[in-house]
Amino acid sequence: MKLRYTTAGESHGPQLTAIASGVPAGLSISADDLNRDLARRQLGHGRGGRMKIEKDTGEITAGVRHGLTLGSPVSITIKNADWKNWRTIMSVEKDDGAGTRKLLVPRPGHADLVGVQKYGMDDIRSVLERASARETAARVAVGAIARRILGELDIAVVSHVVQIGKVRAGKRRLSISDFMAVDKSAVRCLDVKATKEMVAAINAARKAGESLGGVFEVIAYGLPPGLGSYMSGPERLGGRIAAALMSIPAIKGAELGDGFALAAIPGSKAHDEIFLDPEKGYYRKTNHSGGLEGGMTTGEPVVARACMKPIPTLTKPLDSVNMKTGKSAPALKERSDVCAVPAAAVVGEAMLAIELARALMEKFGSDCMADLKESYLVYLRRLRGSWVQP
Ligand code: EPS
Repeated sequence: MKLRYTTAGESHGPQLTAIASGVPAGLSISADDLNRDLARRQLGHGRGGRMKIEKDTGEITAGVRHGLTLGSPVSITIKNADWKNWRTIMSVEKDDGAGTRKLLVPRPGHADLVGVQKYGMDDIRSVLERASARETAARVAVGAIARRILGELDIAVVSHVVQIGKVRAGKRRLSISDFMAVDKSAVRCLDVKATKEMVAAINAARKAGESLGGVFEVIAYGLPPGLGSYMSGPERLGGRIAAALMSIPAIKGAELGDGFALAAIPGSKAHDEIFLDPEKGYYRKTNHSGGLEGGMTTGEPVVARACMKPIPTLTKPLDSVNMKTGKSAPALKERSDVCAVPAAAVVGEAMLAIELARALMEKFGSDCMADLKESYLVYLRRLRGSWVQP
């Protein structure tokens, strides 16, 4: 069965809910596994007041018994601590008209205007509550399950911020051990000098009533060759990973490996030459491809980057139109983050982990974790036994 998930919940409603189906039976999982990632998603200089209110913790309410998945849908709830302040505005009960002020001036760049048009609403609140990136907490919880599946096969997914506003981190070749302390950086960046400059840029943006976007990179280490397929477009793993990253709110671009830079490079410099080591098998000394060739993993780390636009909620709002009067007016102001790129990077890890776990289960089975592992080992043994053709 394919790993699938759905989430429910409004930003200021009582809770977020995630249901993941197709999780193999016999996977060891605990609330701690979810909470580690949920806490990491709350990190990052530039978050707003909301992150001081919330301390996201996931409760597993179905699909797990005595620490092991049952193969049935796994259900997770994450309470919104802020709900207590929004009981009237976000009440499920019929509105008697008292105490609920309608939001009428859409923010350029947010789902506000088109959401109201598409769904026939008369209050932007009804749109923004679900369009809010608060929903990504639920995805991170699902990502933590996917991370556990990958972890059983020693596959790790990490991330770092490589750009905030105009500040870029220096480029260097990274290995998994570089990521041990990434969460200690105020912006989850591996470059100390750039971290300081990014923090300063966020502070300046806050002061100016501005917001800032940036770029994050997600990397998966320890993958076998052959996840995904070239057999048909939808199976190509590159497209699936890009789509998964682009489904994160505010993401406007995604690239794999050297991505857009490859357009300017001649073919002789754009590809990763192939070598054979009798012990470890085929390998590359470079990774321009981002670990993907023909829509399949090559066995090198999968590397993907995503660009997040600046958050559209501004304390010095842009021009918009009041939907009741038709007159121009400054866009609505909501409490907001100045920069959420470090958090988006953690969401990116979840999206990559989910896509890789899916591809892994397509190849090695999805009912039972022990069978999946066994089939994985058989595959590795086959590859190892035939580096060169008989
Ligand atoms: C968000 C607005 C802010 C963010 C929120 C996303 O929330 P609030 O309006 O309550 O201040 O903090 O992000 C989260 C709550 C979260 O958990 O990431 C928005 O409008 O998208």
